Amino acid sequence: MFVDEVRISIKAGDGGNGCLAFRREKYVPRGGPSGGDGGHGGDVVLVANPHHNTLLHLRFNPEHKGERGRHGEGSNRTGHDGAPAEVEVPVGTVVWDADSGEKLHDFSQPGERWIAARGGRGGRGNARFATATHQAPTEHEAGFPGQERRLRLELKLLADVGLVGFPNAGKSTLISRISAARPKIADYPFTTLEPQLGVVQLGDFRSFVVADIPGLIENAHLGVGLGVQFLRHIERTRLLAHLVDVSDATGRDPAHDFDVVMGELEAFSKELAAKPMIVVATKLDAAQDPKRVAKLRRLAKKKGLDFFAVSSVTGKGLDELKWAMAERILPPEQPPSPEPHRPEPDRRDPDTHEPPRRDPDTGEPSQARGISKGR
Ligand SMILES: Nc1nc2c(ncn2[C@@H]2O[C@H](COP(=O)(O)OP(=O)(O)OP(=O)(O)O)[C@@H](O)[C@H]2O)c(=O)[nH]1
Ligand SMILES: [Mg+2]
Repeated sequence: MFVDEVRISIKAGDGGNGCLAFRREKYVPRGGPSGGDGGHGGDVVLVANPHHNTLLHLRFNPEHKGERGRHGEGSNRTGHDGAPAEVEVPVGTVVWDADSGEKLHDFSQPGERWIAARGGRGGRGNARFATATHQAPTEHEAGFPGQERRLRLELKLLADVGLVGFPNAGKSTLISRISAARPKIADYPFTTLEPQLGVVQLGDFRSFVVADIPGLIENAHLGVGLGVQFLRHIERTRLLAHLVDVSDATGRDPAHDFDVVMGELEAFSKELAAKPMIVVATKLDAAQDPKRVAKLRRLAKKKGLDFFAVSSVTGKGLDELKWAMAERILPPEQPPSPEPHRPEPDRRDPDTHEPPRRDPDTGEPSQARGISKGR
């Protein structure tokens, strides 16, 4: 199950109480105050773990508490600090305050840590209140309560390129051809029910991530079909690839499909619709009528968008598309830096200024000279 939104409640540990005690020992009259401080409560820390892809593990485990600090004790013993509670979240999680609606944090790096609730401070023991004129204090503090919060976690997948288009446009087939992802593919609409990510490899070191999301249909922003809820996963991509099925089987006009999807993107968010976009005509092998492709090409040109035509079945245009995506999102590859020039070391004899003697076996300059030999 793909879970991209959960609510959790967290409570950091309370601080331990400060202690009220006096040193009582044989032969030590008026031993003085000796109550130790309470320990601090444990924080609740959210940690981004790249091994999690959904928030499912938090859906049935929505409460997290830091350990409380132990109370202070006599003989000036401070209480133990409470252990922090760590809550693992996937990279790409955005944290909101569930009550105020305020955005609190955004996890973008693996291993990133954020203290979501701070543990309470331990109370001071009576030893801390002693002064020159107040030598037997009985004041001592209770521990302070740990912070308590309700959070809403929202997962936004971190992908570089987002695929958008009608159901059946060939989004999943494309991602299965250019990456190692193996999504479900079938010739009925809404095959893909949850977002899928695929890593596209270019050479040995360069790669980018493509997100395949469920298809959009007219009035998706009103909840028709699967709605536009999945669009939030491509809000952070740097490039949208708008896939339009140009095969004759659809019975629709590709230019109309394009406009419908653009309308839905705009209804969801203006920023999303304004993202850099390329237009990709799919199923080229099944397009008998070249006019359909040409019309879409003209429309793309009119809107100032780059146009590609591919077939995931024959593989036509896929390589070109892959590199076109990379070009738009990856920094340009650095040319290999030329070898720095190193002058030849001077191997001449410093006394006689003669060239070095050569080893008769290897032809290499011989290092051993005179008495230094064998040292
Ligand atoms: N002839 C041909 N058929 C294709 C091509 N690409 C995809 N198809 C077929 O089109 C159908 C739909 O493909 P999908 O990849 O599942 O489409 P989708 O856009 O992911 O659809 P949803 O997940 O429903 O949104 C499948 O039957 C594919 O086999 C292509 O390049 N040529
Ligand atoms: Mg699909």
